[in-house]
Amino acid sequence: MLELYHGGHTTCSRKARLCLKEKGLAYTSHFLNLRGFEQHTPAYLKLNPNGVVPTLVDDGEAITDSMLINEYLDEKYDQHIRLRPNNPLDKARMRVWTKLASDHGLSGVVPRVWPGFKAYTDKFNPSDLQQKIDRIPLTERKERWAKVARGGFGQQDLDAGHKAASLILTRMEASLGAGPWLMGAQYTLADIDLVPFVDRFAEFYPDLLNTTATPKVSAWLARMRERPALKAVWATDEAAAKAA
Ligand SMILES: N[C@@H](CCC(=O)N[C@@H](CS)C(=O)NCC(=O)O)C(=O)O
Repeated sequence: MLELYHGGHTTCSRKARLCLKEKGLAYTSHFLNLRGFEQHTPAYLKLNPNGVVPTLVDDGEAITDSMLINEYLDEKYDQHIRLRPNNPLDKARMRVWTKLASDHGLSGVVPRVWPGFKAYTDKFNPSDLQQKIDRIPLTERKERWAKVARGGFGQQDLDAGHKAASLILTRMEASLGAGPWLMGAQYTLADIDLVPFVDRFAEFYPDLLNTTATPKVSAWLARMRERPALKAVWATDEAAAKAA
């Protein structure tokens, strides 16, 4: 039995949810309210010691990190659609893309999204908030939540986000050939892992992602947005399943 712990529309959650949907795999959905710090409860930290989403649980075994979850899913459930090339060289090339998404995708999104979380940290009284922050396992995340709470995001962060998005989009534009996908004719995890980020970049960085500056990425994104699996995943954050 497959279970996914996720944060709905967060980019990393969409990565795993899209892979599951493309492969036609049913799963039990566990929605975590990240702004309520549900990702740092002792029970969840047993599954994911980093205190982030997503986490896949397959027959009781937890697998963390969206890039690794997607590789695992495609390797174990080699049915319906195969999302990795067969030969080692192409597989390595695909992984260069999934690593690019993993290494730089969030950097392009965080400075645009996280400052808005201050509205949620402000709802806690200072000592409750400090307790929530104290139990965050990763130093980098602990510091990031503290920065949110003190309203510390600024122009420097926005500039860094712009640079990260530019790095990804420039590489994609230079490499997309006749397509239709990043690996050519085969739709792969490269497309799945990058689209949650690129989709947000279209909104955040219209100067970088448009039909003049990046025509190939724009056409790729339009093709991605036509996929039924993407439409289905983007249409819901699955939070209602929790409320029901
Ligand atoms: N490399 C990890 C990153 C996971 C990650 O940062 N997830 C974010 C959502 S996209 C999260 O859990 N944020 C909540 C937090 O940092 O407290 C992955 O791809 O799974």
